[in-house]
Amino acid sequence: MTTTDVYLDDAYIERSLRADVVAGLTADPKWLPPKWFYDARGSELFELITELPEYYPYRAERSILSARAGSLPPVRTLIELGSGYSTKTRLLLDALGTLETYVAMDISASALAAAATQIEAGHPALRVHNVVGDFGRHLGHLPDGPDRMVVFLGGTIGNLEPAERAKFLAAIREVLHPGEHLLLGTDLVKSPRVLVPAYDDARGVTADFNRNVLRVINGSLGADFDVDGFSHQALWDDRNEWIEMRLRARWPMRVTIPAVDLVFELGTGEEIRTEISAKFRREGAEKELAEAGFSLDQWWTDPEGRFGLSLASA
Ligand code: AVJ
Repeated sequence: MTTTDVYLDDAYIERSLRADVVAGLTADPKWLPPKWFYDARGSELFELITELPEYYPYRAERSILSARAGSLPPVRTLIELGSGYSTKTRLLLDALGTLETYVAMDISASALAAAATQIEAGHPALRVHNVVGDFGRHLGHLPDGPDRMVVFLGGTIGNLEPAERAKFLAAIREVLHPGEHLLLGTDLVKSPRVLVPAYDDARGVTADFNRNVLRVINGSLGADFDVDGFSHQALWDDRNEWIEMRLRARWPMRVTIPAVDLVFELGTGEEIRTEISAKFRREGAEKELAEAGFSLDQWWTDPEGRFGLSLASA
């Protein structure tokens, strides 16, 4: 049985896209938030990324989950933020014998609906509660329930700036009762020879994913971005220890975005930052969790030490 709560209707999505587009594309340097990659096509492209040989985080986290799922506390309510198609979550659903309700929050209604159909088929007794919402804004709407564990996988926490991360972790802590849990996936600092190809794959799937944000803006706001006029850039920022994705104009362009009355020019080589993906060390993850009021119960990595999974208590 699936129930669905919707906090993001089309009007809300369009309003926040407009606000982000105006803020980001009038700034210097220009930027766009990564959440706008994920329309139906972008969500599918991300699924393809997880299958790429270069994109190790997905498989590394998956291997930790399958090794450790049996060591998780007895949870009756599992809440996943940014669940997408919930492909990895199914490992948890199989292992958590005490589970009664799975709450999935994502901004992609299509991904949530597809995931629910699959999960129901495999777990007919499980209550699936979909929440179409933005985990950056709607945590307060998460349903209560007994023995909850919030899971935030994939290293998506790394897509937030440090200050946003602190606020976000504190907001999760706020939602939980003392003794409830957070399971947090963080990609780890490693050689740029491994990191950069993970965000700049040979087949160009990540490039296509990156450019998808321009298609989203063209489609929703009537913009005229020449999508093929942008090259994909992925670079390692050693000081901030994050990967940065950008879109670089191949030639001079004028872009018009009628819905927000915006016209601007881009010179050859001018860039728009579309994503940061911060990489962590154990001490940093533990410190950020502690500052948000969590204590770290377990720190698990894959055998090669590429990815970290933290189990923390509120
Ligand atoms: C959404 C955090 C899982 O930052 O690795 C994949 C998104 N961007 N390739 C990441 C992404 C480019 C991804 N996560």
